[in-house]
Amino acid sequence: MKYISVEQMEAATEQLLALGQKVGADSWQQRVKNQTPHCGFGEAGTCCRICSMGPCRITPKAPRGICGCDVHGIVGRNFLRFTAGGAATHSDHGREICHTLHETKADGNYQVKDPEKLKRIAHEWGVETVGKDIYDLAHEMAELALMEYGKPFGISRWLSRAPEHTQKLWHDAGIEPRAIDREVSTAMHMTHMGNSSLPEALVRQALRSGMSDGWGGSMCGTEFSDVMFGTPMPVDTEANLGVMQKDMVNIVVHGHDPSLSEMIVFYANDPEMIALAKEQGAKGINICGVCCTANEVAMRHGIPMVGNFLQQENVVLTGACEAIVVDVQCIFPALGPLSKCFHTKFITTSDIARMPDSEFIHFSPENAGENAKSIVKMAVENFKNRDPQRVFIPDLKVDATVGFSVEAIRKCLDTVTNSHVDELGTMKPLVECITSGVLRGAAAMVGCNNPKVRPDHAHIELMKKLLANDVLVIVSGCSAQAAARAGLMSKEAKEICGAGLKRVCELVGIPPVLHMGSCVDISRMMVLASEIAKDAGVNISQLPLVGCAPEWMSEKAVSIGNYVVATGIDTFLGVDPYVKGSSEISDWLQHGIRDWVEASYTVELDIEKLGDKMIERIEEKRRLLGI
Ligand code: BF8
Ligand code: SF4
Repeated sequence: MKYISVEQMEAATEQLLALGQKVGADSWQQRVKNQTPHCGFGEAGTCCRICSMGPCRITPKAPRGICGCDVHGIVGRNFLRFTAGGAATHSDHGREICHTLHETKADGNYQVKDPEKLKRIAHEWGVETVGKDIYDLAHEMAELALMEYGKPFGISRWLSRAPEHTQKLWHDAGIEPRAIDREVSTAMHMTHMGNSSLPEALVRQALRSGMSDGWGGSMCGTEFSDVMFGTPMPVDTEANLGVMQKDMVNIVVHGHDPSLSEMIVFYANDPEMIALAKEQGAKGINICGVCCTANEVAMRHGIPMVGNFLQQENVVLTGACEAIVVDVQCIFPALGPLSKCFHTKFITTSDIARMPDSEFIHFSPENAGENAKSIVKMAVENFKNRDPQRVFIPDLKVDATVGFSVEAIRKCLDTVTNSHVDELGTMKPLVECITSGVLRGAAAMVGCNNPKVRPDHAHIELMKKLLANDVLVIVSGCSAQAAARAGLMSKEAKEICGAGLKRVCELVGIPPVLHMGSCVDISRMMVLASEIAKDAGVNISQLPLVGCAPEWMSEKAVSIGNYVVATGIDTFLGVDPYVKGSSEISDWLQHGIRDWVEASYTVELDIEKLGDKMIERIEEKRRLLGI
């Protein structure tokens, strides 16, 4: 199979839902019906419940809350709290990675797999590396990184990676993040009853909190994951529901933190476990991934990607999932009751994500090996409980090439020019392609699925449109999975591109949609944009580059949006961020912030128009550059 259409995916879902109904399975499709129409106040952002004099809901007859706060203050506070939730979540993930780095040992559960990257970061941070044992350096860097979360003075160390112009904009706008946790705390403090209600101040802190994520916590997560688990390089894999195997023990890893999934992957390859699987009548052990965990293990091990956010229930509905093993974030509590309709073990592992109807195996860096092994064993021993009558694995599977870290992109480009400018390569060939017009520009497609948008349709259709218009697409998160599952990450996908992009794909040997990783890895995109801008000698905001989250749903996505915009990249949303109740907040986000960061949001719910607007913006940037 070369491509898989959204219609084919939907038909498979229908079949799975029909089978689920027979065993009393609930589904998000059903729950959406129960929950709609949604509350209009919630959707407009005009309900305040941050003190118990409320909840206060703003209407023409009641234009102020009991404390006197107007609609702009209420919408702005809600937006800021939403951002803080996302920034805290990504950053706490990053913190866990730093703790894992602190646990690395030459003979331990976790090692340093990319010592050169560790040394490069150490040099960036002014840390001496000469004559130091790599594990001493890892522990020293882990401590410094953990200090980034709570240091009393100064600004994020990672900001120095941006072009000087961008750093100056951040400084002048007062949005340089200080300690990572501080920006979340400040956001919560500002939005407590009786504090800020001035739109400008709330929007400014929303950008700053977002910055503490993308140029703080997420960057710690990405960079130190690379140090421990290896910096992704292009690798072939497969995607969509058909990657589950009828004759094998299927273990699905789901969530975000690679500390867990890396260990599961390791023990699934353990000869003892494979022998055990064979004893149980299976041909072996098949690991596949859902959500951002899928992106992490696909990028580093070529583990197949079975589905994204709104596919997570489908995985269990196949009846062929022995265990769905989760860590944190984007995990449906529905998986508990759903797994009870099948033989599936729903295994939770983190104190951060405890859920009813799950088996909890507490996972930490110290006991990682032992626990991963017992999880794999539990799944393997569950194979015998599978009911073959209930197994239905849709025959949908396509090839994908993934693993385009910034380092990998540089390397690919370097192979073409053979310039070997320095050991790390250069972005210059990419800049030349854009300047000459062979490529019109690039779009970063990111974010989730949301039932408010036909799932995956917006991601896939927008990508096809961009590719046909010679716009290179870089992706992460569930958007990346949508692309992979549709077949847009295979090298053959160049056939659906415009002539220029097709040529570039042929020359460089890349697919037209580049998989840059999970959502924390959007920090990679910020580094990429910075490097391209530096190599092109322009500001990030001048690049023909746009960001887009057409199906976003989580607080994390809003935090991301804020740091992407704050980095100077115009960002297009296909779902309203609950600010339409305030003309002032909407105006700040869609226009006002441009004076601070040279970029702003566009919200467009019509996906066709959203694509047109993105391409128009790219062309406008080209005109302004005179290229
Ligand atoms: O962090 S794209 S649904 S899986 S929030 Fe979640 Fe959204 Fe998927 Fe990864 Ni990102
Ligand atoms: Fe109402 Fe003001 Fe309390 Fe919000 S803070 S619930 S607007 S009284």
